[in-house]
Amino acid sequence: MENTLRLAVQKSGRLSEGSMKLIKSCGISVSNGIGKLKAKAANFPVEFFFLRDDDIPGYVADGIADIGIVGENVIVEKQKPVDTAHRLGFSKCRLSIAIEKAAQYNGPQDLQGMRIATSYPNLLGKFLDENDIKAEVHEISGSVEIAPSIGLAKAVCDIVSSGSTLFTNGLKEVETIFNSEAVLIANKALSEGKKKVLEQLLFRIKSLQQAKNNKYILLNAPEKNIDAIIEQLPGMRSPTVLPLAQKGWVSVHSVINENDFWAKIEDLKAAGAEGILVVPIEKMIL
Ligand code: PRT
Ligand code: ZN
Repeated sequence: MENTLRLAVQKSGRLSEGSMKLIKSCGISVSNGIGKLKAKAANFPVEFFFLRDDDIPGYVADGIADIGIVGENVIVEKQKPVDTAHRLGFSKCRLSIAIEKAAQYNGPQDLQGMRIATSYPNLLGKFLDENDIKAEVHEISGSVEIAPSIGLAKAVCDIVSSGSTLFTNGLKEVETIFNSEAVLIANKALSEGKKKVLEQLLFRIKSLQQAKNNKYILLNAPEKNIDAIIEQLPGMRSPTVLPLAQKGWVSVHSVINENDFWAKIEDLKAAGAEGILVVPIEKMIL
């Protein structure tokens, strides 16, 4: 029991679905009923705390929770002492500066002396310092995009994903100052027992991520060309080669990185490969 990891996840918002989907894909079952603040997993030593995302770095830094899933933008902004254990690849977004559509922009110097509304004063302040710009940072906690239209600020610095919020508010993105995605954070002083459980969880997460980037490939090829085929498909250790019922032909099974597939397909075909199947992999352990 004492090694049960207390995991802080966002109660409801843009991180919630991705966080719970990841946990479930790791084979961990939990029922997170609406309104629940805590839940225990049935088959893995983890207990969930459902919180506002802004509170997660502090809870993990203070050891109220052991680990948490939160946007990297929030971690960097809050400057709490936590370890980033792993990048999770979902809830991707960027923190950008935007100004009115009609305004001229030739570079960061154009922000000199401007009033900029944001919920990210630290990240924005760092960007301004690095570019030697003196601007007035006006911190607000929400609805940042309406600041220029109500005369509160000339520019905004806010999270952007599709860009449609900026567009519908008559703004244009002029600088991206930070790229973010969901990350798994951990308390800096986890006990050895909890570290072991975290390693098990990370092992499962990494197996899923590996699997996502790779595909299982099956093809038929003339046996005489097998060397050329194997050269294209080194696989995990080496590909599986099985004889077909038709003499002189073999079936080759291997694993291929999704990004390499289209680059290699011409060479495979040139080596006589046919009947090529590419199928998703659910989990992959190297
Ligand atoms: O209630 P709680 O405090 O927990 O949630 P919240 O409202 O503070 O956060 P939430 O759920 O909006 O976002 C949680 C995290 O999701 C953020 O910290 C980011 O890491 C990530 N994320 C990904 C986003 C977006 N995409 C996003 N599009 N966070 C916010 N937005 C907002 C943005 O602020 C702007 O209002 O969406 C609008 C822009 O979206 P587009 O698609 O129009 O560009
Ligand atoms: Zn929040």
